[in-house]
Amino acid sequence: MLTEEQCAFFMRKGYVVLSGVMDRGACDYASAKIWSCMPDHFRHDEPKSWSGPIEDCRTTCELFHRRGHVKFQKGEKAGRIGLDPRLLSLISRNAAVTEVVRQLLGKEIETPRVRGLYSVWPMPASVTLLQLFAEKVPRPLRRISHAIRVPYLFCSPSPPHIEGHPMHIVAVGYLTDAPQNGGALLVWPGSHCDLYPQFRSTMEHLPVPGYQASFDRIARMRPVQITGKAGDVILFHHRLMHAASVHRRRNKPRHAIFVDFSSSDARDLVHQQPTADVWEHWDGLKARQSNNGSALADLKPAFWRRKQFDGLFKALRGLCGGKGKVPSGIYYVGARSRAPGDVWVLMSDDEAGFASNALETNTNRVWCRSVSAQMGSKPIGRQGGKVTPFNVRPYLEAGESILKVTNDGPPLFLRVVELSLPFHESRVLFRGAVTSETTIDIASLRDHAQAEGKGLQYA
Ligand SMILES: O=C(O)CCC(=O)C(=O)O
Repeated sequence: MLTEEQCAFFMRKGYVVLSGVMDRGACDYASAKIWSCMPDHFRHDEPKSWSGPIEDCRTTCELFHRRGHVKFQKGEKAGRIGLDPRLLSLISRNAAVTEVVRQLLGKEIETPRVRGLYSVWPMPASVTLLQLFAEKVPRPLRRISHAIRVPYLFCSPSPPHIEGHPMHIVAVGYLTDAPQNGGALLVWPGSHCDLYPQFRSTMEHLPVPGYQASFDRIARMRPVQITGKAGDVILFHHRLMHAASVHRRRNKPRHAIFVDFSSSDARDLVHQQPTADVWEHWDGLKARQSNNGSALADLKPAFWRRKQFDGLFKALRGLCGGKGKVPSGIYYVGARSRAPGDVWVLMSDDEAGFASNALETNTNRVWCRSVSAQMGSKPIGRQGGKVTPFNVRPYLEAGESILKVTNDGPPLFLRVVELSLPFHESRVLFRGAVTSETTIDIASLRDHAQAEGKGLQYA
């Protein structure tokens, strides 16, 4: 259990570290699982072999283009991580962790959700021109681009964020050591106090208009690295700004397991608007007075995150091979721009994810073919020649409700999802494979679904 000082630390800074609470054997088991998901040419004792395109739950992309961050979540190579007893023993079924979560929340908790196995790989000292620019290598250099190595000097800082999905406490368990500049989690202590009231829901990511300005102000501060040893668990507040760091040590990857905790009344809290009191629903903490000021006041501006440098970083990112990136689809398009009542049109070449009501499946991709979609007479969702997920709510509000999709390639998997709170209970209004042309009336599907009290599912 946490001491008084640790509780006060958590309230002020937004996180607390539980040292050495995970079993080392289970940490090694989980680390080995991450290694087994990496390409065959990755060898433990040869950091030079840690390069090339990596497929994880988001995309397939060169390791250094993704700043060394790799995530394995359910349903892919890592298997059913939420059911693996050894993984569950690390945090979800570890009394040393769950008791502290109960203490902080002061309530019973829902079954914890193992979110994924996340690693941060060292940035390489040098990369080939081929890795950097892929097919965009200048023509005269194309034949030798795999042999020319250039120093890899620049890696832009990771974008800070708060989670897009609802939960109360994030637990990050270090499976390997996380020394300074060796992949330790970055946090902006105190940011939870400023950001918590900036939402329309106590738990879902539904920002109020002033949110972005507060977020940007905090993001320009210098974050703190939470260093630690294999076996340590960090617990942090769900509105704490954080980011994965850039690993500059070149010797070992940092592996971690992420688990989400919520109190058992989370389903109701999703519908409530927050007050200025960040601890209003934390029965274990709300009685304690925390009048020792915001930890944000202790943070210094980060000179490399100054506004004046935004353009420079963008240019450097372009120069450092932004063009060689494999497009990541639109994995994140929905997560932080959702609102209840929105109606999203989603298309994919891939049947995987077709059963889901989520916007952020990693299969929302339409490659190399001619697909078009329109609402009434207006084309929608075209970006760079690809049809992307699209919120058609403004069209519906303007009385335009007929969606027409044409496709001249293999079957295209189309979903129309109406969002409601909690977002994971949003309903699928339409689900179907488009072979040549499909026309649907979204407003009437919505009315029908409302009358029935459920989503319609056309297979
Ligand atoms: O792996 C890390 O250190 C951070 C990852 C993270 O913040 C996230 O994906 O939400």
